[in-house]
Amino acid sequence: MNKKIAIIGLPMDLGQSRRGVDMGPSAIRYAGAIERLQGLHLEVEDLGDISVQREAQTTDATNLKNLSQVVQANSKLAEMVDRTVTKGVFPLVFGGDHSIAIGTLAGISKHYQNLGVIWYDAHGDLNTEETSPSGNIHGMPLAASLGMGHDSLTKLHGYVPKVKPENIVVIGARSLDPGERELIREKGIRVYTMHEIDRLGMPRVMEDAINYLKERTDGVHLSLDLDGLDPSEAPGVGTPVLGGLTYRESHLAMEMLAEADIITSAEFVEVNPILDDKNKTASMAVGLMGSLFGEKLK
Ligand code: Z70
Ligand code: MN
Ligand code: MN
Ligand code: MN
Repeated sequence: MNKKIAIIGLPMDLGQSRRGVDMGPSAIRYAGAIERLQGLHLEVEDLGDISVQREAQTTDATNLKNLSQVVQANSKLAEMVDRTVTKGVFPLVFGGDHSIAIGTLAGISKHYQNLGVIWYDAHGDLNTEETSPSGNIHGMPLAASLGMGHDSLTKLHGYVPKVKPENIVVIGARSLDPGERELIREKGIRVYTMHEIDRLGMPRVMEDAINYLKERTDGVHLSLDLDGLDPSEAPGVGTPVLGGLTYRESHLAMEMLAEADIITSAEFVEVNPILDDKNKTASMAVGLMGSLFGEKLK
């Protein structure tokens, strides 16, 4: 794994309807992210937070809340991430709601022939404005990255698509909308729902996922939505869904990724300190980062 890491915060909460997730980057820094990574002898540069146009605009004619602000912030993120990868530095992005994955992937993917994506999440985030039950863009980033949905999301940073369906692995899904299920079937996206995780166990699921991605990709982005974890352990998220991944399972997953040495970029999203219990969820994100960056191997 790359020894140089650049941290980029995107304090964006306009991709969904509960305020507070804009404080995610601060909460994650406060929980000691930088010190944790420096402790692993990694060279960490904090590039700070991207500014977000604040006024929430709910007058969009489409089923896409705050579309222009989400596009604007994501375009800036794509630029910064692109420059980071160009310099040979590992981009580590702190959200913000999950709509920011549109910008992260836009900045990264052009540097790879076959970028793999691990989507660690209770949700598929595979809606478009046609299938979305909420109009919340944080439920759409994976679809947008596949080239499906509104032009201003799919064409962000000037190219379509960012990822191919066969290079995606979703882990932890347990709340999928009808349109998302259809898209998963149609595109043949590999999804390990909680059902598979319970039946096979996390070690087997991660082994399969890693082997699958190793065969076909030349880089892998980890997009980790904290609501993939069970809300009893990670309560500080906007959309808690029961029956999630434990902290232990998630740690193991991160350790296996560190051992396999396949991750080339990452983001941690949906931490909402307002809904949290003493910054527990941000601390969990930092703990997982430690494992992802090889704590156990040192
Ligand atoms: C639902 C939607 C979602 C995150 C909730 C929820 C999507 N499928 N994504 N929390 N991170 O509104 O599209
Ligand atoms: Mn998500
Ligand atoms: Mn989610
Ligand atoms: Mn959520």
